[in-house]
Amino acid sequence: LGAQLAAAFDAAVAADERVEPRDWMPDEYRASLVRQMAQHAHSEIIGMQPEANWITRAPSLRRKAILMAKVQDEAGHGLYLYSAAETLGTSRDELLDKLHSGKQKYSSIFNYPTLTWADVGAIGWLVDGAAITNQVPICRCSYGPYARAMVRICKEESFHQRQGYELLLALSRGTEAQHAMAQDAVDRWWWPSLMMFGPPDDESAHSAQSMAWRIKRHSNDELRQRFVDIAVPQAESLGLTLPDPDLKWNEERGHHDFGAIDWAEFWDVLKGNGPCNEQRIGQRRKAHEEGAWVRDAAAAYARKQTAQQAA
Ligand code: FAQ
Repeated sequence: LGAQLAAAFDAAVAADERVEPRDWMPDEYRASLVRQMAQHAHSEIIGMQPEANWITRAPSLRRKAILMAKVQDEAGHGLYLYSAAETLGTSRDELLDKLHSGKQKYSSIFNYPTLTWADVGAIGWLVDGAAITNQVPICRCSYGPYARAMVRICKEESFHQRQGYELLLALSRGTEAQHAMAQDAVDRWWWPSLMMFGPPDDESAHSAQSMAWRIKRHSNDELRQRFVDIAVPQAESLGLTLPDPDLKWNEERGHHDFGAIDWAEFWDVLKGNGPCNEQRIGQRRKAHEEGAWVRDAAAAYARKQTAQQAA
């Protein structure tokens, strides 16, 4: 029976059918999805911190309203993704414990500081831009709940990307000091954004299996290249430069060549040694502890409702 189920699963994936929560699936498929979806959810939640840092200092009411909406969207994405992960038989508490104890990761990008207001623009343009490039193919992921969650998330990320671009454009066309601030932010966020796509293909432990299972549709390097090709003309329209002297169009390949990524920095950030790792996880643990009373109250209320319905 086991072999029959496995053959049916393989055939369904090969035929591009969606795997649903009640369907049989290999344990390793389930575990790999929980790993990726949990990391994705944690990234959305930790990713609120760098930009939230600027809500109180946004330069106008309009910018503040937009930024608050964006940060709230990220919270929503985290919650959809935790719910989607729960359909695989794990609980949100368990996932949060693993985040807080460092057993599960979140994206390297959120361990960099937001030093100026222009960083909010650079995050929207580059970080959300990279996130969309990576996530649009996940709308076709073989696991139904993850694929469906990604549809709405990608629409919201597109709005985030545009607001970042528009913010940077305003700064780039502003005073000399504003232009310099925009350029400095792009200089600091460019390389970490390229690292968001994960290690090079020959060092990507999970890619081959995840692509065979159609969790991933493209390799890390393919998506990174796609992002570079999209970003170059956008930088030109912004009147900003990308901090890579080796960046140039390669007619033969039909893509931009770009310089070497500092992978030692990437692995170091993953080990916990980025500029803000401690601050980010410390803030997250504190928020969780301080929110304990809300969870307790909600659970007590739910118990009361259930008891009343039973009576
Ligand atoms: N940071 O074998 P691979 C967002 C880990 S959403 C940290 O290539 P895989 C929205 C990887 O987990 C951003 N760790 O792994 C937003 C694995 O470690 P493990 C998040 C990384 O899974 C915007 C090891 O390295 N998006 O930003 C990173 O096949 C603005 C080997 O790597 C997603 O999570 C990294 N950058 O490919 C929010 C998208 N890269 O698990 C707020 C979904 C790799 O064995 C503000 N995820 N690692 O311990 C994916 O597409 C994939 O998981 C990849 C990695 C492409 C990230």
